[in-house]
Amino acid sequence: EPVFKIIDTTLREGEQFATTFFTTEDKRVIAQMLDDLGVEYIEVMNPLASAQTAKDCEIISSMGLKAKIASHVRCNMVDVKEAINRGITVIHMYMATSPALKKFSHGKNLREIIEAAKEAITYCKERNVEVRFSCEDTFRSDLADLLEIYSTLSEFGVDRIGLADTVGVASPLQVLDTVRRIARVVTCEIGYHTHNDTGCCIANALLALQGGVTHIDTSVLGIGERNGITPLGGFLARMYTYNAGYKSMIIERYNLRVLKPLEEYVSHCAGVDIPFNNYVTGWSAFTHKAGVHSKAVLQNPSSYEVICPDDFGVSRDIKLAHRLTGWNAVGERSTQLGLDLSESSIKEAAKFIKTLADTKKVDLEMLDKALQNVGGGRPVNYG
Ligand code: HCA
Ligand code: CU
Repeated sequence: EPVFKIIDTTLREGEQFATTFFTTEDKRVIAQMLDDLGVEYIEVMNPLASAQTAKDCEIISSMGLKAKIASHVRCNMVDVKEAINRGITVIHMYMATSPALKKFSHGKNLREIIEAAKEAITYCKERNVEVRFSCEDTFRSDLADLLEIYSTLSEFGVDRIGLADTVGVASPLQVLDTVRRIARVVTCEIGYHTHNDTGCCIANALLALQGGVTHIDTSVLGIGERNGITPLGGFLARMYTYNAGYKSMIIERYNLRVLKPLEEYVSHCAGVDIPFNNYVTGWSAFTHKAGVHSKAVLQNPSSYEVICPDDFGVSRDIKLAHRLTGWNAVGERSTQLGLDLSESSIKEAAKFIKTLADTKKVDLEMLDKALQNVGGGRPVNYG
């Protein structure tokens, strides 16, 4: 399997989400939880963003975490020096290379971009600082330019290059193709960062890995500019289910039970709810309803679940009281209630609840009453 490392950028890209506000304590808690979960890198903001941001960079980098702390800065000496002075030992630099962005930011040509990167790389390497250079808006940049920048910097000694789909525009096969072409001309590590404007962020992260990428950027709940980037939980779900090799690697390498409390914490700081259909942790992610599904899941959960909820510390829910229910599911409920009912009584209760549910929304209490009724023969008023 291609090995990969996770660079979680909740504390950088995630702070760029519309309604995020992190106090110093929030950043400390999130960094600690990310470290407990086991991500390999935690990306923090440019210390030049604000005075408190600079202090927070120092605080996070001196927490003694297992994860490497990387600071995300523009590709210039002022930014790079400031981050290193704050105790940062991994520099993630970026510079726009697409015609669409170049002219609104630095206005440099290809040669000047490469020179600026080389100067910063030299400064980092002289100080034993790991350094990555990323072409902002990679997928709207000229391929010839990309190949030249990346191959030159790889040869020059950059530790990692980054491909950034800043606007979330690339299609999956385009990502695979571009990554492959770039991987052929470099010997360094390759990172991939993608926004989710067109809903391809997780698929594209997978294809980037298949093409030769080694590091994937994520954020908790996918928070970031606009509608965000590859979500940590969704990416873990994707890789966990990709094949048996990845599954055992992920279970071994990451403490998956930290995901849910981490998401809950971040959702609070970002001022958003966890979506009902969120990967793994959404409230309906392991909720089964139709009789056919419920019966099968009761016998063998993997019939309709590709992820074992217990691995992530979340639980399964089988909805029993509705008109799609079946007598197997109803029988399971009678067992939960400790009732000792015959098959025909269970079938009678199931039939009753299905008929009732054709006229209105029913709940578990009504099903329980029906089961008790067929068992004990007591008349019950169902309203
Ligand atoms: C941004 C920059 C960035 C950088 C990604 C990277 C992007 O637009 O704020 O450094 O690889 O999406 O291009 O997040
Ligand atoms: Cu981004």
